[in-house]
Order: sequence, then structure tokens, then C-alpha cells
Amino acid sequence: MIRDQETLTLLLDSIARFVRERLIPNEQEVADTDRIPAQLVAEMRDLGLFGLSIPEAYGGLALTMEEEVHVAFELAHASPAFRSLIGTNNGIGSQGIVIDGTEAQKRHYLPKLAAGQMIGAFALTEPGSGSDAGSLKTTALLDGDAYVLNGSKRYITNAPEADIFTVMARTDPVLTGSAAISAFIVERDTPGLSLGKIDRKMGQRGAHTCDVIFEDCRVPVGQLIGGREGVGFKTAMKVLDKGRLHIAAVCVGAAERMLDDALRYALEREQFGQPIAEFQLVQAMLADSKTELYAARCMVLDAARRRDAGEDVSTEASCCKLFASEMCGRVADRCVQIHGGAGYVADYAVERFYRDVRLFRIYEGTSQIQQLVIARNMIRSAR
Ligand code: COS
Repeated sequence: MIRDQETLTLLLDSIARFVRERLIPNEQEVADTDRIPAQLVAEMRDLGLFGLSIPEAYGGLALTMEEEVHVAFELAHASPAFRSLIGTNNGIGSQGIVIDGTEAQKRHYLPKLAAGQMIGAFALTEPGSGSDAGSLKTTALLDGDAYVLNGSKRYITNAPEADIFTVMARTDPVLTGSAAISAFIVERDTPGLSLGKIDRKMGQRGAHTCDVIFEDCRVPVGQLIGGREGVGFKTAMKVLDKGRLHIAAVCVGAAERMLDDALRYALEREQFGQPIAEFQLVQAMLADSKTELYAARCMVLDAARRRDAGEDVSTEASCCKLFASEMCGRVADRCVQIHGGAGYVADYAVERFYRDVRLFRIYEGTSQIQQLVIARNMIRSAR
């Protein structure tokens, strides 16, 4: 749902200008230094990018899902590291509170997340539990007026920068499975919380992940999201439904950027006396990429509109994440191919994007998990 086309167009124009004039010219520096300059972070705050999906009552822009995916299409034209910094505050790092938090939790945390004064992170994955999120082992056992957390979380996006973590942990030491999982808001400076060293990743330099370790970390009872035990896994799944749709939109934006670069290169680069864009085998790669991109864009917009209309889009979000992230991988591969030898050297953005976009098929649920969710939902509704 687009509430006011004129306002949205103004927002998208200013983001497109910011991407073109500020983010893209700084991409290489971010890749070289593994850090987003503080000045750019401040400009992202001023544009309201940290609070896109947070309700207006708590200082956010309260974008509908359809509006949010349009913003994600634009932002993802620049290096994914930029989107990643604002991504957790708008997505997995805030939505647990937005969807299931108590009024007091919303009032305390959301305005700071929306303003970018606080960075949020989402701590679900563990060393022994990735795709099988329901088997997580971190415990949170009630002791007086606090839950005592023990365990460790892995590959947590923005953990090195985070001020608060949404942490999924077991509040029942006996019950197995997801029904014993509860969600907590844990502040970074809580005694007993420590961070591992920053992971050395294949790509997305400038966006950081690391382990988050809990050793007898006492978290006040008021930090239990929604004030209810045993519903933390469902909170996590609801957060991921939205996150997967957002990531699918990011895949569309990144693929558009790579294809723009490849088309420009194909028009400039001459071989056999003419631009390589004149060759039909290059045209096939351009055309296949454009076609798949168009399909992914339509899917993302349709699912976003359905979510705005109040439909359960768990299946559609997984369809979008599966198709768009796999599409993005195929487009990245073709765009490197169109660049030829130039696509394999770091002077061209496509070499970096090729590595950066590989993550899209893995995080917020691998392609195989999306297949599983889609098929299980189909079977469940047919029974
Ligand atoms: N919304 C609300 N509730 C949901 C839900 C959703 N999208 N998906 C599942 N649930 C509920 C189920 O209804 C079930 O509730 P009941 O026990 O009351 O029936 C409960 O959650 C458990 O669901 P399920 O039995 O389907 O859980 P499984 O352990 O079989 O696992 C998958 C489900 C595999 C889909 C889940 O573990 C998953 O998404 N894994 C990937 C994790 C991931 O994306 N990690 C990325 C890192 S975070 S960036």
C-alpha cells in the first residue's frame, strides 16, 4: 500500500540522490577500510533511514511494506554494507519489539532505534543451531527478578556496533523444542555479555558480524519481550517473515545495480570492431537477467501489498527470498561474465558485488529453508 505517492516519490528521489552522490562514491573506501565513515552514518540518520519501518508514534517513518521495499530497491543500488547498517534497526533488530513488545518496551527502545542513536541486533543463530533454530541451547533461567542467560550466539550482524540485542533463549530447562524459547532485549553493557572477535567474511566489508557470549548474564524480568515466556520462537519467525521480504527487495536492487554496470560496460567495451553489447551471446545474458529481475520485482511488490492488506505472507515471503536471492546470484555471475577479465579484478564494482551478494542466499534463512517453509505451508493448507 502506498499511502501518498507524492511523499513517497520525494523520499525515493532523495534516497536515490544520496545513493548516487554519497554512497556509491564511497563504496571503495568502505571496502578498503572495512568501515563506514562516521559522516555518512550521520547523513543516514538525518535521512531517517534507521527508522523506516518503526511506527510514527515512536519516531519512525512508519513505511508500509510496499513503501519499504521501494526504499530497499533504491538503497541496494549501493554496496550492501550500507543497507546492512540500517537493516537491523528496521528489521530483525527492532521488529521483535514492534510486533510483540510491551508498550513500555516500545516506548523505551523504539525512539532510540528510529533515530539511529541505538543499533539493534538479532541473536538467534548459535554455534550448534543455524537452520534448525528451534534447537538453540542458550538458557535464560529465572532467578528472583532476573533471567540468567548462558550460552553463545554466532554470526550476529551488527553485533560489534549493537547497543541492544533481541536474544532467543530457553526459559524452560526441561522442555525441548521451540515451545520453551523466549525472546529478550539485552543491553550491550549488561555484565556477563561479551563479544567475540569480528568475523573475516567473504564480502560485505564494512558490515560486521561476531559471536555474542552470555556468561551468567542477569537480565531484568522486564526485558522479556511481551512479558510472556514460550513465544520467543514465534516472535523470531514473524520477524523473519518480514525480514525475508525486505532481503528479497535488497536482492532486486543489487541485481539492478550489477546489470546497469554490465550494460554500461558492454556498450563501452569493443571487441571485433564493435561494442560487445552488439553480440547476441552477450545480449542473451543481458536479456535473461532483465527478465528474471522483472519477475523478482513483481513478486516482491505483490507480496508486500498482500502483507499490507493483512494477509499472512509467510509462504510468499519465502518464495520471494528464494527466487530473488537465487536470481541475484545468477545475475552476479552473468555480469562478471559480461565484464570478462575486468570482472575478476577489484577495479570494477562487479567483482565486489559478486562476493557481497553471495550472502543473500544464506542469511535470514538459506534457500533450502525457504523451500522447506514453502512446501510445508502448502502441505499444511492442503490437509
Ligand atoms: N509465524 C508465526 N509462527 C510461526 C511461523 C511464522 N512464520 N513459523 C512457525 N511458527 C510457529 C509454528 O506454528 C509452531 O507453533 P506451534 O508449536 O504452536 O504449532 C512453532 O512456531 C514451531 O514451528 P515449526 O514446528 O514449523 O518449527 P521447526 O522447528 O520445524 O522449524 C523452520 C521451522 C525450519 C522454518 C525454522 O527453524 C527456520 O526458519 N529456520 C531458519 C532460521 C533462520 O532463518 N536463521 C537465519 C538467522 S537469523 S538472520
